[in-house]
Amino acid sequence: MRTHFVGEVALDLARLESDLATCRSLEWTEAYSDYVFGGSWKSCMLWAPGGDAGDGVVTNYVYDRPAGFTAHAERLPYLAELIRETADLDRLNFARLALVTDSVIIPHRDLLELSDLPDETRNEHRMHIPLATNDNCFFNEDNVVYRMRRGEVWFLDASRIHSVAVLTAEPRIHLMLDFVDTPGAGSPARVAGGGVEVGIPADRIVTRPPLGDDERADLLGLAPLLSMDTFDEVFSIVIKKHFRRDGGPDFVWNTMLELAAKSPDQAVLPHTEELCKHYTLERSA
Ligand code: YCP
Ligand code: CO
Repeated sequence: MRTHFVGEVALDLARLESDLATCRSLEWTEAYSDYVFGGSWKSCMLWAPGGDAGDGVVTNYVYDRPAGFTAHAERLPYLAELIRETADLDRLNFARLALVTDSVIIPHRDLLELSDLPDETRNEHRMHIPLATNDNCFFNEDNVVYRMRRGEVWFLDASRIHSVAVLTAEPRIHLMLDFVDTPGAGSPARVAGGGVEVGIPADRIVTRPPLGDDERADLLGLAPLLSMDTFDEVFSIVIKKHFRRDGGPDFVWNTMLELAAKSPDQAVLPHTEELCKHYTLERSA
């Protein structure tokens, strides 16, 4: 299923704020923080196979146990109700809160590590509902940068290369739901609205000026500074540039590979190639 905007849920802001305040005191995991530069990517599991919050790593759940609400969800009555009303629970594998501040996420594909699971249990469709966000929060898929607004329901094609930038200290909190695929059963969202053909509406897309030649040269000028010690900082600069300028398809990984090839530190190129493969091509559980 291609990425598309579905519709909106009418949020009860008072009840939402109350649950968002409560959720901050729950236990969040830092699983997948290796995808992130700057801060962390924290998640809080509200629904999972077996009903245990677990460690947040989706390969560490027993998929043949029936899924259900976790103890966290019992503390968040409004969010539990929102999940019940918005999702087909029969097809729901996971519902998590995802919290990001002041961070960028490495362009990656999800689901790669789930390829060994049988089709009928594997996460296949991902829904996002932003609960706290602002204009400095961006999503990226392929070479499109866009914003999702609070209360909107989106399906994301997590098998395409995507990344995120939260260029603000204000917390961005999304409700993220993963569904199994059931061919022919219709949308797992209980929200009326646009089908796949709606895609990413034009008014959500952020128009980025093309990356100028001088800007590209400045970026490549980081090569002499790029070493294993500075790797994360340089990578983070390249990802941030991607959200402000259009450097063309695969800009982030291409730029990192080009920089790595010019780095005086011999370890950087194999490391970059290894990461590129891990995040975009193949990954074991
Ligand atoms: C995402 N993908 O795209 C998540 C973040 C790693 C997996 C954590 O939001
Ligand atoms: Co992802």
